[in-house]
Parts: sequence; structure tokens; C-alpha cells
Amino acid sequence: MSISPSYTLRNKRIWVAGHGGLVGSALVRRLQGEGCEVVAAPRDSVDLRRPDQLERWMREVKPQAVFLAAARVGGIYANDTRPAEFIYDNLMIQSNVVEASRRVGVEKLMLLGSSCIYPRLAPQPIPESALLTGPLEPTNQWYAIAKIAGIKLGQAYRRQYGCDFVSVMPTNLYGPGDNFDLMQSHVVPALIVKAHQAKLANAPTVEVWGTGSVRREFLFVDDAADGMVFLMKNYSDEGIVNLGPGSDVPIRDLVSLICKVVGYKGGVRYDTSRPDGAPRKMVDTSYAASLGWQAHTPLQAGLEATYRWYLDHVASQERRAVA
Ligand code: GFB
Repeated sequence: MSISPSYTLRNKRIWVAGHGGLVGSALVRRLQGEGCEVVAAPRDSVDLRRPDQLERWMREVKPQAVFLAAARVGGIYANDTRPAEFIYDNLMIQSNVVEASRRVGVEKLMLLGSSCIYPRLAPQPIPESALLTGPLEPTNQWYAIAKIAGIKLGQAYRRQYGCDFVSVMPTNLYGPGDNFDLMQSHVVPALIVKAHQAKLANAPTVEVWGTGSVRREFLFVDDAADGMVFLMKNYSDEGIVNLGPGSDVPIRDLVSLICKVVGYKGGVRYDTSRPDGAPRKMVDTSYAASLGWQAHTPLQAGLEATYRWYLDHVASQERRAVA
């Protein structure tokens, strides 16, 4: 089985790979209460796609545990239009971090995947056992294949070398620190920007991609980081573990909620020439719950925190740049 209450983070040197990203920065926040030293690889001198640079840095710094939150990520448009980057960068980052972790003797490594690894038409909610049981959603197959390879890498190193490598599969994430660039972002930050700009411009409508009828499950990133730290300390097995809040919404309801949080009172225009992506991808979180973890941030509260972060960190800088 799976529960191994013995792994402590206290007094350990922990590398959060991807410390500046959405998940990595939430992990850094969450780890502050764990009595550990958090280290970060400098972006300008350590390219995780380069095994030589990575291993040199890891031998110098000697991390004892690693959260692999570094990845090439993006929303439906970025995934669909930059397939080479999404498959190559993720395959390289994962292979290099897994192999270097084995070579320098990392005690524990957590790989992060995504709910898009599951078949497009998987049963809902999606159990971990649905992995590799059917065809993938075409818009993100490149990213999904790379993330599935990451899971298999971790499992293979566990079997052959006895490495304590585990994999978690969070559902769609959002929160402070997200990417608000419309051509790269996921739906939550994109709609926050669009609703905010429509409010400022008094625009009659806000544009939403797709039909609005597909459903998504959104996990607040600080909940996700909490689940990851919980599993790092308490889970040790080759099975993957889903992380999610346990409920999903149609995109059209998400749009209404974001407009309410932002204070935009106009209408909505659906651009159906844009893809919908998977019809639904809500993960079954009963395994994580049986291990003792669950999410606690309601969607509206998470969206309010994300909008506040956007106003303080993105919109305010754009205003300064214009002034
Ligand atoms: O968040 P999102 O880009 O990713 O899109 P996926 C979710 C849904 O929101 C899709 C719709 O049906 C989009 O068409 N949507 C509506 C929008 N308006 C917008 C908009 O302005 N921007 C964006 N981005 N979407 C990603 C995968 O899929 O999910 C990744 O491509 C990863 O590989 C990630 O797995 C978690 O949920 O469709």
C-alpha cells in the first residue's frame, strides 16, 4: 500500500523545480511552514532541458527532495499551436530531472502531471485506473503524451532502482501567479483579463472561446500545493494520485462567476470557431481522500484571490507602463 508516514521534510533541502511558476510559487509558499530549506535553480545558468547543466547544479546543491513543477504549460490554444515545444520540453525536463535525481541520490521526487493524461472520453469522475485506456484529446495530446511518459519514468525508476519517485495528477489549476497572457493562458486567467478589460472599456460583450457547454474542474493552486506536500510526506507507491476539488462547472457558469467577481455587467459572445477541447474531465479524488487529503477553497473565493493578485501584480504594472 501507499501510506508511508515516515518521510519528513523538516531540516531537509528541498528543490522546487519551476519555483517561479503557478504551482512552484504555491509550493514555495506552502513549504514555509515545514522547517525545511527551499532551493531554486537559477534560470539563466541551469536549463533543465540540458542534462549537463542540471547534473552539475544538483551535485553542487545536493537537494534531498524534489518537487518537479517545472514544465512547458499553457491553455488550449498554446497546446494546439506549439506541439513541438509541449512534447520536447516536457520530455527533456522530466527525463533529465528523474535521471539526475537518481544519480545524485535524491531521497524523494514528486512528478506533476495533469488530468489531460486521461482518455478524452474517460468515465466521469475519472479514476486513476483510466490511464491508457483510450484515445487522448487531440488539442493537448502532445503535452499528455509527455506527461504520461513522466509517470512511466517514475514508475520504472521505482521498480528498477528502488527510487522513491511518486506522481500526482492535479486537475485544471488556477490562482495567484498564473499566466495572464491571452495566447498562452488557461481559461480562468484569460477570462479575468477579458472581463476586467471589458469593464474598463464599458464594452457591450466579452468574448469567450468555444460553446461554453463543456465542463471543467478547477483546483485552487494553494490547495494543490497543500495536497502535494501532504503526499510527499505520506505517500510512497507507484500508483498515480488525482488531486481535485471534487466538483466541476460548465464554462458558461465559470464565465458568470468571473464576471461577478470582476464586476463586469455586460453580455457574453461565444466564438465557436475556437475549440472546446475535452467535453469533461473531472477527476475521481476518492483515492486522495482515503489517504487523508481534500481541497477546501470554494471556487468563488479562489477566483476572488486570483483577481486580487491580477490587480496587484499584472494590471497595476500595465497601468504604470502606459503612464
Ligand atoms: O483552460 P483551457 O485553455 O484548457 O480551456 P483545457 C478550457 C475551456 O475554456 C476550453 C474555453 O473549452 C476553452 O475553449 N475557453 C473559453 C477559453 N474562453 C477561453 C479563453 O479566452 N482562453 C482559454 N484558454 N480558454 C488544457 C490543456 O486544456 O488544460 C493542457 O490544453 C492542460 O494540456 C490544461 O491539461 C490543464 O482544459 O481545454
